[in-house]
Amino acid sequence: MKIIDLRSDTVTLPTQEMLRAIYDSDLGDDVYGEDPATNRLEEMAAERTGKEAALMVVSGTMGNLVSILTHCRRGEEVILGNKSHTFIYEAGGMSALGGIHPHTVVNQPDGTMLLEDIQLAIRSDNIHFPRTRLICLENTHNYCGGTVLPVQYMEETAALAQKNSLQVHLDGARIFNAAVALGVDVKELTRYVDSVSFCLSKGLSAPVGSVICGSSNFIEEARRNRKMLGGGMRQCGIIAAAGIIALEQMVERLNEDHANARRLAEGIAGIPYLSIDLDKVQTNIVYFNLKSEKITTGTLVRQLANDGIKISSSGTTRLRAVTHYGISTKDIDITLKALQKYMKEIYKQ
Ligand code: TLP
Repeated sequence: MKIIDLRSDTVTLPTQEMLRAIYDSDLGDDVYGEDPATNRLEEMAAERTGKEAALMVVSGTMGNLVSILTHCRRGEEVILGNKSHTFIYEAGGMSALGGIHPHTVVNQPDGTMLLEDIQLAIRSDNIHFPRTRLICLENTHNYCGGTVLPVQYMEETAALAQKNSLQVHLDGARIFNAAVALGVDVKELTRYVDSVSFCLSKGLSAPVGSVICGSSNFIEEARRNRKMLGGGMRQCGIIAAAGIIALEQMVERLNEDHANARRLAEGIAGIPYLSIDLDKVQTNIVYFNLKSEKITTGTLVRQLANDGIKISSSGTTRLRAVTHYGISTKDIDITLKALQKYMKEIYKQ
């Protein structure tokens, strides 16, 4: 039985081309700056995002942490969304390891923060307050449904930051999904931020890795912070080789994942006792709700798992399914059939 794993795009496996590139990769010690594939990947990533330099890191979490540690000193403050991945799911790294203070602003349902809320969160010069240093954005916004922050919003936030002498970091774990959904070059989204970290190991299917991009000075300092965290890798060309293929071959096809997510969402909209906000399904993430007193999300997740279909429960009524390279249109139709069958069975009893 084929497992249809819709829990996340992090479950993607490397393609044949990636495995071949890993096998063929020339290797060196990256702490000496001598790993050819890593150097090439970093050059490519910088070029793609329109930045001077780049640094490969182990994960999206490390990408955000290293970036924040590089922007801020102890006691300084970061403004970020209350539903951002960095605030909710990164183990409080900025406080635990950097003594950096998170100042949350409400994320709107579309993943943005209101500019007036950001403005209100910026501290005035007063000895009672921490100093505001950084604004963090997330595009696409995971918790808000894989929603896309438009180019104009990125521009307006950057203007606000500049007016207040602040830096902007973008958690662009899925920035290529955002660019593809908007039909723009990724540079149109990254040009407004001082640093961006994006993931190779989500929709782009590489087995490991993320990349931070920014100015040469920023990346030099980030390299030191990565080393401090124990993230200086040696023959990491085996990771970078797959990352190069990810950038070369896996970006354009993200449209297929978006189309499959749309198909899944529209199917769910027609199933009794499930509800979904179709406007929020803009990329490869599909959140939907169970409107039933008879079963819990946990029960539904377990029932689907019996049929080899994996989705995640995200709270008492909310469920998440994420499309990716390992999911075909046929898999979506099988999933919809299974959902329909379970919901019917439950309400027959
Ligand atoms: N997100 C994971 C889980 O941690 C929730 C997922 O399955 O979606 N930024 C964003 C926006 C993310 O969604 C994630 C991972 C990260 C950062 C962290 O990336 P990793 O897992 O590589 O540390």
